[in-house]
Formats: sequence, C-alpha cells, structure tokens
Amino acid sequence: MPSLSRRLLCLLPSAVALVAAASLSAQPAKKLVVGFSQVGAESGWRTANTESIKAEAAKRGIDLKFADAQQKQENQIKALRSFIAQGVDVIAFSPVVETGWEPVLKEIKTAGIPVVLSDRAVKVSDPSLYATQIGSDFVEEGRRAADWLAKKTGGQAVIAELTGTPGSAPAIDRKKGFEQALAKYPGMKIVKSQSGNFTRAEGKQVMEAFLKSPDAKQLTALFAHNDDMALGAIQAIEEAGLKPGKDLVIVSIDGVRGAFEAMAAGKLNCTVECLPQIGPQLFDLIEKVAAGQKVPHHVRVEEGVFDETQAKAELPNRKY
Ligand code: GYE
Repeated sequence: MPSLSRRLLCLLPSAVALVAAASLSAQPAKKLVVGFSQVGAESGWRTANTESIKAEAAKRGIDLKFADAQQKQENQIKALRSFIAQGVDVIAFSPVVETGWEPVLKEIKTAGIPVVLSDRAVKVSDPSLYATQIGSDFVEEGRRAADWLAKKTGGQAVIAELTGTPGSAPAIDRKKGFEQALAKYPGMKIVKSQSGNFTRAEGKQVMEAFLKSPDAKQLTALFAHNDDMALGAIQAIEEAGLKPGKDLVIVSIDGVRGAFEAMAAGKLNCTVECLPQIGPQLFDLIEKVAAGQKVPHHVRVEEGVFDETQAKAELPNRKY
C-alpha cells in the first residue's frame, strides 16, 4: 500500500494541470478594494457626502469597506489599522481633525498602501505620507461669508460665531478666512465664539447660551461654520422671541437644502456653498493612485455663494 505522501505525489501532476488551466482561462478583473473612514453623520453635508461616495463606488464596481468614526479620531485610527490588516488596495479618509496622524500614516506607508484624503486636510511634516487630498478651500469660504456679511450690513456688525469641530480643517480655516476678511471692516467684530461641533443640536445649545448672556442684546449677526449649526441656532433665536434673519443677520456655509428652505422662509440670509458630491472626483483619484499614476497633491472643488434673493429660484436645483 503506497504511503500517504506517495499518493499525494501522484495527485500532484493533475492538481498542477488544473491550476494552470484555471489561470489560462479568462479571469474577471480583480475588484479594487478601498477602505474609507468617514468623519461621522454630523450634518446634512456629511450625509450627502457619504451618499456620493457609496453611490460612486457601487457604480464603478469597487469593493468599498466603509467605516463611520462618529467624529472621533481614535475610531478613525482603529479603522485605518483594520484596513491595513485587511490588505486593501487604497485607503481613503476624511480626517476628523488636522493633527495626530503621523504614526498611523507611517504604518500605512510601510504596508505599501496609498492614501487619498477626502474633504478635510491633515498637518504632517512629510507630505509623502499621502498621495493626494481633494477638498474645498475652507479659508476662501470663510472670506466669502465675511464679505457677504459686510455688504449686507454696510460693514457694521456685532457677531456671534458658531465654530465647527475643534481642531478640524474646516473649523480652523473658515475662522481664519472670516477673520482675514474682517480686518478690512473696522465696524465688524466677533464678540462671542464657541464650538457647536457642526451639529444642529449643539448649534442650538450654544446659541441659547449666547442669548442668555448679559450682553446678548448687542448682537446683530451670526456666523455659523455650517448650515446645521445655523439651523439649530435659528430655533434657539425663535424660542427666545427674536426673529432670525431680521433681528440677527445669519450667514453660514454648506448650501444644504434646509438652508435654502430657511432662506426662502426669511430666517437665514446667506449660505456659502461647499459641495459634498465629490464621489466621482474622489474615485478618479483613487483609481489613478491604485494604478500608480501621478496625481496632483491637492485638488480643489469649485463652489459659489447664494443669498436670500436667489433662494427660491435655486431651491429646485439643490441636490443635497
Ligand atoms: O461643512 C460640515 C461637516 O468637512 C466640509 O464637515 C466638511 C464639513 C461641513 O460636518 O457640515
């Protein structure tokens, strides 16, 4: 009776033939596997952004591993490490905050996986830690908000500011741009500034606190780093017996449908556009990077400014 190893040896030639035949027959192209770590579901903007990313991945037949970080950097770092462990082809993420990424980005680089940043930027000393970043010019958005407010108020405004998530690129840059532009208008100043974390609930809470403070009466304007916080603040303003959009001029950023509805109702005055539907551009970059092609290190998204006079006409065109 032949030993087990002898019998296996007899089987070997046919097994080799089988494998060879399989590799000769036409194989379907391997699906690109992409790990994406999203910030969370904090705003209407974010929901639209997630939809755009998922829809585009499905359209291109990409195997998307999607993780929601619930606005926590530690959750994102865990997700990124699990993408390394799974051996994905490309890692993409929208970083909650700007700093603290070097260690995990180095681990990804060591694993030989290219990184594409979506929407928000990071601060790292070595730019080769990511292949490319696609996103809006948040500084410019802040400038546009201030310039619009100056025009609307004749350069006279006592402003409350609702800032975004502390340490996030859009919160840092929108504040920076707004303040840069404000330097041109000596009659405009920010007297209150606090984070509402980009959510409607926290925007409302912080606005309530602003309105309860002893010097609340001096306020004539509100700048919110996103529409959701402005929409929460509008509720707080109404509950305090004031008229949003009249007693306080309100400008925010994103351009979500709810903002256009509030403008059409006379409760919000202006929204600076920030486009969330970057899925197609994002996956163009991801596919190029996966194929080893050269891409620009930063790609900008083009956007506009809309005020109350355009709201009704523009409303049917809004896709998010
Ligand atoms: O403006 C805000 C969201 O990073 C551009 O994040 C994005 C911002 C957006 O929560 O609504």
